[in-house]
Amino acid sequence: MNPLSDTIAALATPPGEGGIAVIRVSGPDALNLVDRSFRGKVTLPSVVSHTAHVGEIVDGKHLVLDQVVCLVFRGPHSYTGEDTVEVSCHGGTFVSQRVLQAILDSGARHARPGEFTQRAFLNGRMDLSQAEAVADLIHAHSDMAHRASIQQLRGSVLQSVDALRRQLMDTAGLIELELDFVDDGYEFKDKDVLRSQLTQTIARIDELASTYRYGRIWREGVHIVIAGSPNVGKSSLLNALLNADRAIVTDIPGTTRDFIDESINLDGITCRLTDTAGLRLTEDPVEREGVDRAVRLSDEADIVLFVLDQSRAIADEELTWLRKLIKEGGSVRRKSIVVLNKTDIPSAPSAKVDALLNSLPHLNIVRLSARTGEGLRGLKKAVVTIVRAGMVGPAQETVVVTNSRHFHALTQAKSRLELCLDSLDQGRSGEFIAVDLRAALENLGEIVGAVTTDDILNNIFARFCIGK
Ligand SMILES: Nc1nc2c(ncn2[C@@H]2O[C@H](COP(=O)(O)OP(=O)(O)OP(=O)(O)O)[C@@H](O)[C@H]2O)c(=O)[nH]1
Ligand SMILES: [Mg+2]
Repeated sequence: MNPLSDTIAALATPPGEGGIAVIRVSGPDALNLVDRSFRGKVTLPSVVSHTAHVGEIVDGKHLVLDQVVCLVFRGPHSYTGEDTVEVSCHGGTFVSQRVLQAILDSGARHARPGEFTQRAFLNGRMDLSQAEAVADLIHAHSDMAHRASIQQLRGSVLQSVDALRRQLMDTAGLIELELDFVDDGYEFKDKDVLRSQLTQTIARIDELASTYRYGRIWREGVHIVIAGSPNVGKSSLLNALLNADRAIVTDIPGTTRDFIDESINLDGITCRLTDTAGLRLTEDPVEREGVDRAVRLSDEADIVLFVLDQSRAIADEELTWLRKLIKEGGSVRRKSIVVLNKTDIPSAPSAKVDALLNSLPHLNIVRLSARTGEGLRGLKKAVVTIVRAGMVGPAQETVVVTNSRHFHALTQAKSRLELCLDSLDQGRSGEFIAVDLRAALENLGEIVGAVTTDDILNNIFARFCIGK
């Protein structure tokens, strides 16, 4: 059956009580169908598009259910591209369900999650990347996620990918042209042109794909791992940053065994904070697993907070961990901060620590007390500075890939084009190159939905809420 031949309906506002509730109805029969339950001065099929009409909704037994306003949008000038009626009724759970039921009884089918947006895509009102941006926008919980999804909704990814596809079509044209003249042993006439076109496209794909790093941070937040020896106050720091007693704090070393993940918002930046098990060499298998995880998490983190207890002498083992975690190759990881905790109690002067810290000139060092909260603001500022400076650095107008599906499609397209280059260098026949080029074009087409499978579509729209 044609998926667009029936008329769908769903509550578009969240369930629960509110000022108004909106029931959205879309499909070829939307106007007639709502009109069966609508009593007003006009009949809906007779009105012009983009108008509002007051009336009552009645059930099958002509019982009045509510007073409503119907907004009429005629296709193709509607969100879905189809005839659409948005029925605004009073926002009670019971009354909105009754109104919806009356519309379903008149012949509408209850919409699946994301089905309105899916129809918008199928009717060419938006490409797939824009449809995905709708879901991202709804799920956005930070300035950056919001900015990224609006950018994508306005067509940033679509335009970049379309430009890439046009470039590749030109290249494909060149190859097809040559194929027409192909004879055994024929060499490409425009080998250099072809190579330079492919190289350029690969570079552009790389550029776009490399923004995914920012994109991930925009969507999921900056991942901050709190690491350090047992008992230095890592869990206390987590609690202080969250302003809540989330992690267990005791004076027994080795309290935290597994990691604890929480989210905070710093200056509009979503941060995922992870508290880890204290780093030490231990025989206890549970604790050792915790330590291994702490090291792994620190390696993957965007920012590592390495906590030291400045009130006691620092052990050699601790310095080894410190070096291990904050060094990247020969230099300091840009994204680490050494936290000297417990400034509310006297410090134990340590020449070793001073020497180490001095030897790492670009290291961020923050002194604070997780217990009193003194110095905490300095730490937050240091985090925000790191994030703003380097990691979330692309200019406002840069297109950022936030979606892992897009990223993988770009990566696949790139490897296909590298195969094309290979074939070119090996002097393989043009048909080989053409096949890989077409595959790359398909990969790019998947991003915007020029090429789709039911699996892709189902996966994408399942993320939506019903009514969107
Ligand atoms: N005076 C003082 N004590 C602190 C401070 N921060 C933490 N402590 C104390 O240090 C001890 C250890 O704190 P935790 O937060 O459990 O330390 P941890 O690093 O998570 O320890 P493990 O989970 O065992 O690795 C507790 O007794 C805390 O009360 C601080 O800023 N000042
Ligand atoms: Mg702990």
